[in-house]
Amino acid sequence: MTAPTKHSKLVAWVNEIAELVTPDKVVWCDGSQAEYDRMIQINVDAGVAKPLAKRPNSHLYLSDPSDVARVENRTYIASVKEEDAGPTNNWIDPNELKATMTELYKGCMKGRTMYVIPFSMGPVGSPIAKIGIEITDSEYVVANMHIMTRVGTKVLEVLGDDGEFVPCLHSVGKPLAEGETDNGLWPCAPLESKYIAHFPEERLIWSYGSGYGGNALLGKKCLALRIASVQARDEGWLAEHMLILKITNPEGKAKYIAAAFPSACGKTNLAMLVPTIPGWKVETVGDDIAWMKPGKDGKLYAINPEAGFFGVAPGTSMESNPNAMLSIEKDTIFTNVALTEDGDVWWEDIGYDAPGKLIDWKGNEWMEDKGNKDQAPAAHPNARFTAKASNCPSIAPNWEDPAGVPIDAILFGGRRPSTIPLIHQATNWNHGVFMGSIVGSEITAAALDLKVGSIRRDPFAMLPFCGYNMGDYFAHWIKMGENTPLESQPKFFFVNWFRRTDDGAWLWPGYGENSRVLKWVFEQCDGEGKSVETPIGIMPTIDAIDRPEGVTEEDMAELLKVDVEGWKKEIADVRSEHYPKFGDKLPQALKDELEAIEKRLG
Ligand code: SAT
Ligand code: MN
Repeated sequence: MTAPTKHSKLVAWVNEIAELVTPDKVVWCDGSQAEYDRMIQINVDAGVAKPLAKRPNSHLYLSDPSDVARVENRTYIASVKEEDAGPTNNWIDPNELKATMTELYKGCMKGRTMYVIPFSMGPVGSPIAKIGIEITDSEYVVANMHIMTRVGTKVLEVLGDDGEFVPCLHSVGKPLAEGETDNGLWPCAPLESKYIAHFPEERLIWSYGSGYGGNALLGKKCLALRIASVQARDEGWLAEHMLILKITNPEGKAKYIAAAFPSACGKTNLAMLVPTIPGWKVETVGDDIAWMKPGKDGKLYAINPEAGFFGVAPGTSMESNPNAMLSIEKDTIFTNVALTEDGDVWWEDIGYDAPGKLIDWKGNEWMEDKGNKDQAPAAHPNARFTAKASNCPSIAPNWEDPAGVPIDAILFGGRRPSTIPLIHQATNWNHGVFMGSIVGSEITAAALDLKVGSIRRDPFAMLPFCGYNMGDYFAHWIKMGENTPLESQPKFFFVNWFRRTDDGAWLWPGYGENSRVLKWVFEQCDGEGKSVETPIGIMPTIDAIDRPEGVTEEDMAELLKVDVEGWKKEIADVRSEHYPKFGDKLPQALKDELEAIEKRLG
């Protein structure tokens, strides 16, 4: 197929890769509905996708049990110098990694089609958007990229003959012999030959061996976070693992909030929240990634670089997230959920019992057995839906504004049963960066080498997604503050929806009731909230946040208490366990913040 572009660098790269991976043919993607349908049909014919009778234009894929999530121990930042990957990333010398991967790529697309996907992260042509070109041998990836990004000919038009793009090479690593098909099996390579590689100096991504999620949909974590964070550092902006929401008060005044949480903290739920307070409205701009650039007025303007949601299915219900449930009624790709007999999907905590016999994510028959606590789940815990943002009822009308939306507040949070109050506010930018740097969730089940009850720190929720040394990343955040005029700076807050009593009961109902906390954030941005200064920052007075049903005044006092002893332990942990990891890359400004809070706690 002749290339639909005169971009000589792009054409040369595509030819070079085709020679290396030797596909049966090369197809340039145009982003059309016909192309999407073709991709799905190829997978249906090969037995790896099933149409869902109950959901228009929706399909189910079951992956290989070895290929169900991002593989962090096979994910590499191959910077020229090891120090530039930093203490929180896996590093291999880029020349060595390229040699290894080139061997794997040789002939790896035999028997398959090589697709060239021009995609835009961000509205096509937006000054904040970036273009990537993904080469892949997976129809599943092409179809998912159609939903998650803007794909096709219009992107090549913006790219022109010499525009800048991020080359993203992907292969499932499963060539087919003459006449062989996938025959119902999800193609991928064994774990030890999976590599998710980033070459930050070259702005280059190479992925091999996995077909799942962020390993394979290279616009998401690989480009929009790991490579973009490096570009953002060099170009003076921020590429963050944050949702973006728009909140409008009863008088019709709107504010925009960006928020970073570690996984399993309900980020997608917050992005699509249905407020319980009358007259208030929350709309979704993005649920996972925010690119924020200073505008002419000095404020940070954010775009959602994605066009869809790649959300965790288990736990999603009409109660926990009605807007997500409504987004996935049609035009959706489901991966690793369970299938009902009448052609619908089901997963744990979908809000109702399994309707009879299911096919589970491993392809086996499955009957719900409520008496058996050890029953393996029907859906994989990391089962996903890929849904169009435009199908989401709560999507903000201006979510695709190429200029972005002005950010008024930045929230951090984590799953913290104790110590951290429901909300507190930073006194200034650097204090906000300090808050972001200590984000983490408590370990609830023994995992890796961490003790139950200890805090797994995930600074800015960027631990697996920062494309360079995290100490330098903190320094970049500090510098961004120095370059932002005081009156244009967003306010920073730390929230915690996950406080428990000593008996383990929830102190705060969460979900839609979190709108009460967002209301206080809104008021603080206008300087109108009721607040007090405390040793840990600015906090709401006891009556500043209306109590939801079931939350007593004593509960509220507990939720908004400054637990001095708990905080002293927290700060000691940051000083002795967390900050030392960053060595002399840790900015002085953060050491100063640590010392200041220590002093205030007495
Ligand atoms: O698989 S993704 O990287 O897209 C989602 C996630 O693991 O956070
Ligand atoms: Mn994410």
